[in-house]
Amino acid sequence: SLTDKDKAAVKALWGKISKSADVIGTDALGRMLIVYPQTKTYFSHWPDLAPNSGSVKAHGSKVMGGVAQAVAKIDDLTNGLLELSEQHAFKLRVDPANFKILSHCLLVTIASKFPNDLTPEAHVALDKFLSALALALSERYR
Ligand code: ZNH
Repeated sequence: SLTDKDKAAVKALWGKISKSADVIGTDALGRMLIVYPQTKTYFSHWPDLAPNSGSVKAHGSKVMGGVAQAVAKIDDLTNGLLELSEQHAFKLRVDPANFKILSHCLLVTIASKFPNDLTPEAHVALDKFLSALALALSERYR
């Protein structure tokens, strides 16, 4: 689980990249839909699933709102994300395996857009944080 050092590293990294949250969300979501096309099934009600479409941009910033919430609740991710987990489990019915896929896409996007900020130490902390985030989102599926 996340050590105090990991939490500090995640917060420091987030401080550097959060002003670009919308761009990160759009890029990561666009990548997910192309690299893992099975994820498109959840968004079949959108008029356009192309990486730069309005739907992908709008949803990219929404998802990053959830990530921002997770950074704010980093000391208790399970409770902090309970409502979002509930939504994904019962209303949206997203297979939780997909949380790991989006986490991976977020890591790749951040690595490619912020190579200097994603030091090996920041990389380790971000990877652990994204795993904890995916686990917290899976909480209500049990
Ligand atoms: Zn999700 C939605 C977050 C992942 C699918 N999301 C959503 C929202 C949010 C989120 C915030 C909004 C809500 C409201 O509105 O209320 N997600 C999130 C996060 C994550 C996620 C943070 C991780 C990181 N999701 C995900 C995945 C998927 C999804 C992976 C699949 C694949 N979501 C979804 C859907 C929705 C959502 C489908 C709805 C949208 C519409 O409808 O448009």
